Amino acid sequence: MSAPHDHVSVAASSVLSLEALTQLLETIFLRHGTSVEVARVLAANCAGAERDGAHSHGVFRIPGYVSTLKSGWVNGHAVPQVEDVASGFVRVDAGNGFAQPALAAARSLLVEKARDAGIAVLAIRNSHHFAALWPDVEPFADEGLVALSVVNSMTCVVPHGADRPLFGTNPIAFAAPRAGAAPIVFDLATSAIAHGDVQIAARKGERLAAGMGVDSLGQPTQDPQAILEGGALLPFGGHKGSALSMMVELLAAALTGGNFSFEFDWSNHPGAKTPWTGQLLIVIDPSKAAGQSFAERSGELVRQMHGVGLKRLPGDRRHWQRSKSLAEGIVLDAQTLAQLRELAGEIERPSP
Ligand code: NDP
Ligand code: PYC
Repeated sequence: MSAPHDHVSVAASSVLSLEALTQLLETIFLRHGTSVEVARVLAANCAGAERDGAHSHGVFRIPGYVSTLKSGWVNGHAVPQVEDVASGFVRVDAGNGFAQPALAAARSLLVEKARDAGIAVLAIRNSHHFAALWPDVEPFADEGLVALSVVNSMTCVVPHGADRPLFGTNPIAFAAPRAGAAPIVFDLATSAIAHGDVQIAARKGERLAAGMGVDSLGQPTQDPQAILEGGALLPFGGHKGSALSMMVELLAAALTGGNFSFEFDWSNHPGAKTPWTGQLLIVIDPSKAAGQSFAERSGELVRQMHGVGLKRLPGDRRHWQRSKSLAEGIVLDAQTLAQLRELAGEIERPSP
């Protein structure tokens, strides 16, 4: 792996350092109607996703952020209101802004409470989450804490046994510290596939695996376009994923005071893409637990999993890609980079 450059063009692709990509994205957010703080938080989140190869929630999302900001659906200048409501409970009204700046505003209070009481809850409402969920939990595990988060999205998933969509794609992310190694982290949509991956498949003209979605008539389909044009997704794992998706609606919306995935109407805001819902985080301080250190125990669990033949833990692929990106730079195809630079106002609209 050679050292990353600030920005080097290689044939049909370009290589950017994490810093250069973050700066470019910050410029885009600022130019399209966010505060400096919101631009900083969202740019770091999105560049981090691209660095880790989490492509469905990396720079692919930037046009959606921009069209949403343009539509007036979200407040890019919102200042989150943090409320200290109980010894283990923090609430944030995100003010119709993005969820990540709301988490950033409440984070230190949440950690303080989790360390004091052993556990603390953060309930974010009136918020928009358009990103991967692992960036919200992984940093807690880096500090020795266990974290779980859920966020609901927009109606596009048919509950198991139902006829029409109601749930969002509703991801669950979990992070736990591990002695001597990167934390254990998983982050998964409770739908059979994330909506972002359906869009990417449609764009590439690829078919999906069986069992992921239905068309507008409710018939099984492997055509991503049919899912996007009036069709819907299915939960992963039948009734089991469906129950988890229901749980996410309850925790992320009912418990926080946010919208259920079916409760908001963005039809008067053409271009709006960001779900206006809620998010819940639960943070636990494992140093309060009995017995050997939690991080040693999680290390032992992973050793045993490897011992029975496991080759890949959730998070391994991301961390592998992270190391590669940090050493060699982040590769973007030329068209994507041109689009980003145009959105940043650095170049004229590229010719088709
Ligand atoms: P994937 O199915 O790609 O991955 C889910 C998890 O399983 C990841 O932790 C992944 O680790 C791990 N994993 C994947 N394959 C394997 C394997 N073969 N062996 C072991 N572990 C594996 O993710 P989804 O498609 O479900 O979700 C993609 C993203 O979409 C998530 O980041 C999610 O937060 C986001 N999303 C966001 C929404 C929102 O409202 N903001 C809504 C829905 C989804 P690794 O990452 O290392 O591959
Ligand atoms: O990929 O399902 C998804 C998604 C919804 C909101 C943000 N990402």
